[in-house]
Amino acid sequence: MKVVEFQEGESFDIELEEDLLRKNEEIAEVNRRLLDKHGVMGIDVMGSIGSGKTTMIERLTNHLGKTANVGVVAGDLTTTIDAQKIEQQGASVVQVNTGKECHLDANLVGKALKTLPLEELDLLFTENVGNLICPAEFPLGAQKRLVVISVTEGPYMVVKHPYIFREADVVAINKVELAAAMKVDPEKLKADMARIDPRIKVVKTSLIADQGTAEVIEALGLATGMKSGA
Ligand SMILES: Nc1nc2c(ncn2[C@@H]2O[C@H](COP(=O)(O)OP(=O)(O)O)[C@@H](O)[C@H]2O)c(=O)[nH]1
Ligand SMILES: [Mg+2]
Repeated sequence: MKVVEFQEGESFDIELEEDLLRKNEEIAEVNRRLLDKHGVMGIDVMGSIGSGKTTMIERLTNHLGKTANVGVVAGDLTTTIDAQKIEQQGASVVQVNTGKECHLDANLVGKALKTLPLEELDLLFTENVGNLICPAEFPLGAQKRLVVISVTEGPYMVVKHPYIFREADVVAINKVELAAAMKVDPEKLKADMARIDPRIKVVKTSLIADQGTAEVIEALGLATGMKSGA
């Protein structure tokens, strides 16, 4: 079979892109220092449209809310649907609408951080726009990265989108109760991830039934209470 491959340097705007990525990394570093200064643990949540990112943040906030003050940056092209859902779990939420952009960037997150009561927060979840490609290139300044995939995305989604997994600390394979119906083997997805990076911690979840949430908390190292002064 013939395959046409992109070669390094072939893109028309490669210099522009390098500049943009460098600038993003600088601002991500500023965001990181701001979070560190306030003792806030930042966790980026990435994954496809509909994989369960918002449900994950709702569950995590619900479980951790007693022992940590939770803030959330909810990224989407438009609408405040996710932000409203998460707010009901008691988190301080700010919505970031990217318009046409397929990912959040460090500058947008920096603007969002200015609107949150960082001095009161222990944890900050940032829900990126649903996409497996663009967010991988734009660090936002968080200390940890959580990727949520789901069996309904089919058996080849990991091997087809390796970059999103390269910097991931924890990956949740969600909707596992649908695995048999989808003819997807979660163990095979797990093995595909181990080939990309054997250090990734993989947790199988069925977030609709709140299953696996405690294991995700453990894998993220958030099992002990964090509330300031608690
Ligand atoms: N069957 C099933 N549905 C789920 C599960 N987790 C989330 N969903 C549903 O999948 C849809 C998309 O979830 P959402 O969290 O909004 O995904 P996001 O686009 O990644 O933020 C919603 O209708 C959720 O109720 C799960 O474990 N099993
Ligand atoms: Mg969402």
